[in-house]
Amino acid sequence: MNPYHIQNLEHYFQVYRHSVDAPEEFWQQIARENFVWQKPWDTILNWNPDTAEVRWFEGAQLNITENCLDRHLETRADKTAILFEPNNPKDPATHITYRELHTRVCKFANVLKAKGIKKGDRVCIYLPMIPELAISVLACARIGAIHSVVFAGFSATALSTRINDAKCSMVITSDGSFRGSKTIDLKGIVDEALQDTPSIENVLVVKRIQSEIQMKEGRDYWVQPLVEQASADCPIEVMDAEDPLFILYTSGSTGTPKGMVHTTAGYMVYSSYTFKNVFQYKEEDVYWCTADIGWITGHSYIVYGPLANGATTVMYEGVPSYPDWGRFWEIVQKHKITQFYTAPTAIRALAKENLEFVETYDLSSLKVLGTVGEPINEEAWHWYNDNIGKKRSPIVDTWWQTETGGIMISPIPFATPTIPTFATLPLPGIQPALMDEHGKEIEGNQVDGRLCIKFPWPSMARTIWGNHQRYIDTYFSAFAKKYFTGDGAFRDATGYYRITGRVDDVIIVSGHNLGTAPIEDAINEHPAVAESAIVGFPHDIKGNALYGYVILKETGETRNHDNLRKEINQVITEKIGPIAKLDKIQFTIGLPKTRSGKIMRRILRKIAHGESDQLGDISTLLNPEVVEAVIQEAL
Ligand code: 7RM
Repeated sequence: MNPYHIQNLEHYFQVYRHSVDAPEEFWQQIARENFVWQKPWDTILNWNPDTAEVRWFEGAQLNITENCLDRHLETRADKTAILFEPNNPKDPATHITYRELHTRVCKFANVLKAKGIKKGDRVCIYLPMIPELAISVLACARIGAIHSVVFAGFSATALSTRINDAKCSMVITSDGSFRGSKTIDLKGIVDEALQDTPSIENVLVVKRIQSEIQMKEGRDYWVQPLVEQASADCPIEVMDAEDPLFILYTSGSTGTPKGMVHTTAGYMVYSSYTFKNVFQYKEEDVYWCTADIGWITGHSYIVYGPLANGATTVMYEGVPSYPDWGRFWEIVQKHKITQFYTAPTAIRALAKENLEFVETYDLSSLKVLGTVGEPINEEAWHWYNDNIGKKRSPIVDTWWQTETGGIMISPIPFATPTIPTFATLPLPGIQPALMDEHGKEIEGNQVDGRLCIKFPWPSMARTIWGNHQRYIDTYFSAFAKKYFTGDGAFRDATGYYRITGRVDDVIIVSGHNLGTAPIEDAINEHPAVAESAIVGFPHDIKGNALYGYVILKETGETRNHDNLRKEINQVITEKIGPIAKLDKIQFTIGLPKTRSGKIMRRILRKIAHGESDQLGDISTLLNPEVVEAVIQEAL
């Protein structure tokens, strides 16, 4: 049976076994049979665990856009590659076929070349979720330029830090963006960022919102007229397997953002392989991932993975709440979406709204539901399963990271039985290990530990741009010869993994290791609770005690708050045990979140410790204004 397409649980176990017994042979077969190469590799894997140097498919030559575009022209030229759903539901959706996408990428690539961009140059892309974002990403890849996409919700400071770190020579942006009923002046933000970015030579500007903007003579150019004049003939740049494909920044708990470097061949093979299997993608499917291409999820599972498989991938420009909270489901009905991939934070927000927003629409096209980004709490899982999947569509709880390039632990739908809050089993080629605090691997089941990966996989980030030592220190120092994920996990009796949250979120109460996820899960089961976050704070006797921030579903909640506090602790006692009871509960109007929807426990911890004067830079948050409110409410 074909290992590129896993059919059932038995097949999964068989493929998985082979991938562990003979990883090189396994990946070689996947690579050989499913991609086009200009030249095959000399070696499959070179790995030096002491220097954390990893090279896959060395000696091979290829271009990822030949795999995402050119090779489909024979069989799928008229198939929709990108289905663009604009912010305003009254505007028509656009279907970009593989033929058209190929032409537009080639033309765009020729514009980049005409502006002096060549192989190895860094290009910063700061665009909203419009087709030009995917097109400019692919245009960079076509000519061997390294793209660095910065999410277009980031501030001027965040943007200039990233431009300077990678020494980008160009920014691609737009006059502005639509976000629900608002417009955002992206070009203004870029202008501010470029006051202190000496490496930038040119700015290409896509017209999207028709706003009046400043164009700096000799630096800024409108893209559309240049593209119109450009030739549609752009031969691929032949890339080595290990040439960098892109840099993507991820913020650590401390220090400057880390520019994770992903390389060409391994990233292509792994993002493509995992897309096919985790979403069980079939030729006629219409796949929608609601992430922004500014995150790794968008890179791997809106652009590269789907296009390498010849899929139809939806790009949605807007927000879940515009014009109302039914928008996602309206889009599912309209485009007959078959796979839907989103984040727990979105699911929780949607679940708070009236069910009528869901029930108005026909969701019967859905086959697979996905979630990523945070532990999904049990209540949100059931809401998703009951109301969106109607208990028919398996939920894939996909655990992975910017650093891993692709999904690492996830069910295979219709093969792996799912359990709420469990990411279940490692994908083929992935060898997880749970480690104790002394650096020893914990064998057996029913155990908790720090999650590491023991053996290289093709799409792992190769380094941090400009700072390999930091890469070694961050990922390969805590546990000898292993990649340390920074997450904690529990392995149950059957070998299923449950991610319990970042290890820096693990709180030791009276000597018990408590992950934040299971406690938050329990709290969220209380009918009055919409969302919660737990942090630790110092306690004379217990060492640490638990501090809970709780958002109620109804802000006008009439019940006496002290009763509610008791009830919440009762639920925790029932679900986990009295050890996990909260010492303090703060009812709050919001939780500080990153732009990708992750709760910033670091900030909550400071506030709980009474150190709200030491919060550091909070400007890249989704909702910095919430922080002040949380401080005011603090107990
Ligand atoms: C893809 C992405 C990575 C961190 C990771 C985890 C958390 C992601 C899950 C999850 C529990 C999941 N990349 N995380 N997916 N936790 N279950 N299914 O999110 O670099 O932005 O974040 O996100 O802590 O280390 S990321």
